[in-house]
Amino acid sequence: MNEITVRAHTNIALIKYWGKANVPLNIPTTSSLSMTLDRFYTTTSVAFADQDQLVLNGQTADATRVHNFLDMLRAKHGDFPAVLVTSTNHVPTAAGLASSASSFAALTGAMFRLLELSEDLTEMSRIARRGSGSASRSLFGNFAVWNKGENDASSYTESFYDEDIQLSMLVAEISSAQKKMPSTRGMQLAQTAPTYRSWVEKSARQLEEMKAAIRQADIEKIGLLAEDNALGMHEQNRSCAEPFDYFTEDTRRIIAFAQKCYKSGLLAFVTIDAGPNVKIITDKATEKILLEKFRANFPEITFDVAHAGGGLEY
Ligand code: 2P0
Repeated sequence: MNEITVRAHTNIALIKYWGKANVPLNIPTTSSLSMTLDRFYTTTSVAFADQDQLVLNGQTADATRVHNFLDMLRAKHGDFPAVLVTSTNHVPTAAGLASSASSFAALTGAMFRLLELSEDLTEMSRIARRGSGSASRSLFGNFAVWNKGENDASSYTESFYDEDIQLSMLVAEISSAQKKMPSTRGMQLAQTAPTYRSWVEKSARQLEEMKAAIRQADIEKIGLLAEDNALGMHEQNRSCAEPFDYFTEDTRRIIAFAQKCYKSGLLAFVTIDAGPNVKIITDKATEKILLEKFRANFPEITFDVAHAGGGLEY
């Protein structure tokens, strides 16, 4: 039986996706820019079967989201038989790294090969986007930009800068607790914040500044922009119609410590996604000293280190 196996890596947005202009199509309110991580990935195998099924980390799992994704693919690229999807996440669940990005990117890559579709990354990114917005960015290694667009055709992701720029990310594993607010709902609420429109406008300016900073490999500029963009995103959550907050006491302690390190002359900036966990942005020259400082100050927290890399691997 023909079985296709693909690996896709997680990504962290330096300019965030936090809002939908169109929910069923996953058209975002902002363009986003991410770094794909070398360390963490999902491996997915697909083969034709009797019914759409999902085996996740060795156990049969609810296949609703996968089934809906396959039906969307059937509607767009022609009918095909049921599929058995076998997926394993090599992502620390406690680190708040979204496995939906690497999962739907790997599934997209695997399905395109199983169906012998033309492996055009632009079209693949449109398909991956429908599974999970951030998955469109995990098709690419290093740095990718998801252009928000205004419809299915124009909302796609492309490689932005496919080289290592000495950026390091320390990933703090603060909490493995189930997140309280799913991202889709969180985004919809954030969009009711009085300052949401101005965050979106600022984000468009920051995207251009971020692109320039990456081209110049200016880690300090990258870190300052990423931190401001992420903290701004979380401000929307706190000031929306039904306020909520992903931060915990540990989140705030780590942010404060990173800011103290920066004031003392070290490159240390934070970015935070839809959970309490913090990723600390630094460069390869600083990563070891920063890691020692964080481990000494937060002995109860596990820190991993990741660099840019990834992209689909068959
Ligand atoms: C991002 N996040 O840009 C943002 C920042 C979390 C915070 O993309 O609803 O799982 O499946 O499109 O991609 C997480 O949301 O959301 C996310 P859906 P997704 O990485």
